[in-house]
Amino acid sequence: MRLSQATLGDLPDAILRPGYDRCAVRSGVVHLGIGAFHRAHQAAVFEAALESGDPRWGITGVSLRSAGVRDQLAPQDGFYTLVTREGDSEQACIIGAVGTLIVAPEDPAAVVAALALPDTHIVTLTVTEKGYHLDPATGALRTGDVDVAADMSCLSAPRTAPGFLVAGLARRRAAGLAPFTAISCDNVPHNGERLRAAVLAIAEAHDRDLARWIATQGAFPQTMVDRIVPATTPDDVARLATLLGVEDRGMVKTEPFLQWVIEDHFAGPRPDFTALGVQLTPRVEPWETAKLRMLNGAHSGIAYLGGLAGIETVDRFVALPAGRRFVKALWDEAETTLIVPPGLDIAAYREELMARFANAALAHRTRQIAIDGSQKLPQRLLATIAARRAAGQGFDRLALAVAAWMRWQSGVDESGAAFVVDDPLAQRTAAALAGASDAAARVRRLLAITEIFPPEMAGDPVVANALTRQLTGLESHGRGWWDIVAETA
Ligand code: NAI
Ligand code: CS2
Repeated sequence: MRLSQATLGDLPDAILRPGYDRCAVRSGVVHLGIGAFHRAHQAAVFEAALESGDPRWGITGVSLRSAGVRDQLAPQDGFYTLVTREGDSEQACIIGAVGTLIVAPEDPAAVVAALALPDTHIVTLTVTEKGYHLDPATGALRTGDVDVAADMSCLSAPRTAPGFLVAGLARRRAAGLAPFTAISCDNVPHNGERLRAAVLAIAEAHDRDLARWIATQGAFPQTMVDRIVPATTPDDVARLATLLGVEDRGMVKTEPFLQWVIEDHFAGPRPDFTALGVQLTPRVEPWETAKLRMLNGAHSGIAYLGGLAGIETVDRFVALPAGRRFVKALWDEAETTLIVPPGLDIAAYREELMARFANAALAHRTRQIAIDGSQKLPQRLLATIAARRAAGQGFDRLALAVAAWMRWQSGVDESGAAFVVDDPLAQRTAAALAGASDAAARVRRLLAITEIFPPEMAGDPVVANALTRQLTGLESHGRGWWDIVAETA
């Protein structure tokens, strides 16, 4: 038996479920990238909007790549369970906000049609950092990318997220409709600006008047998004089936914490976000920088140091005194580069972050966080190093985290076990490492990858020497090097 409209009434009383009339819900949101994070973060907010009595905020979920989530949710009438876990406590609630599901490669026209519907006012995106087809170091649209080039020449069947947005906006303009507000919810720095620039570049290639209309009437607010949402495992599904009495193959698990900061700039209607706990502000940047450099910077350091040392989850890493010491020392370095967001108590923020990392109920895998490092390093670690260099300050732990990423590119951990480096630039980094005789050569060759490392950083001997020292130490001592760095800092 699967979770569905037919079995909803049979669930145990303790399970929260939609109290609104689902038949009255209209799809005001199209989401591109219907993955775990959307279902645990934005969809939870839109669900609260529906529960508050505003039926405009149902979600049409789109996958631009595969049918997996559609095949999980369609047999369940779109219902799925959002499980929040903290320590020994667990809460489950059924989310009903997701209605229609579309798999773009099967039916691109259906995606464009959904984007052009009069009810569609908001498009949210979680397509991962690589889903925007941007150069990670500069944020510029990679016009040489085969799918981007295809969308720049023809939009009859878009292939990329920006391409779909342009096709949908063009259809709306032709129908005399206002644009939708496009809200990137990915961990991309200046996500709204970069999405807008990518959309305008593709629109310009087709119709300058369309591009001008998007530039003046459209809205691409910047956001900071935060909720730790590990990938669902088969054990999660089996454990929930025992609780529900039916199977939910589309469930997602997360922590109680949720934060969404959105630039207060919209092209049309939106939910009463403030009443729903979302922060609307004219300036997202301080929030974005703090989160990307403190949470995500530590996450990436944990992912590579922990992954290399065979430490499988974030909570196990911070359970180690040496692991905790590394995270705190990295935060000491990163903290000095922040513009502290208004009202944020950094000491309390750090304590809360450490508690979130220590939440063993999430079992957040270091291997998952290690994915797509080439797309994450610039905003999580390299920008922080650049800021510390500009201030004439040291950056030992930041360099250790980057050196661990460099060692990760070898595809061999400290025990000698091989693994696949899951990254769009894995071939580039493997080629850079091939034939390099020592750590200095490995650092030099990886620094030369301009999609990741800005030229001014690659040409800075202080950075190259710091990375070489850390990589040499890791290659010689493995995790024992963490303590040596701590003692000699
Ligand atoms: P997921 O793997 O569950 O979903 C990823 C989604 O992105 C899928 O729909 C996939 O089809 C799509 N996608 C992947 N590569 C793409 C490409 N090249 N073009 C178009 N679509 C593509 O991952 P999850 O957990 O939903 O995370 C997605 C993004 O959400 C992350 O990359 C990050 O930017 C953001 N995020 C995730 C958090 C988390 O803890 N999982 C927390 C905060 C932000
Ligand atoms: C993680 C993020 O997988 C990763 O790269 O660092 O998804 C992290 O869980 C979120 O940004 C937390 O808000």
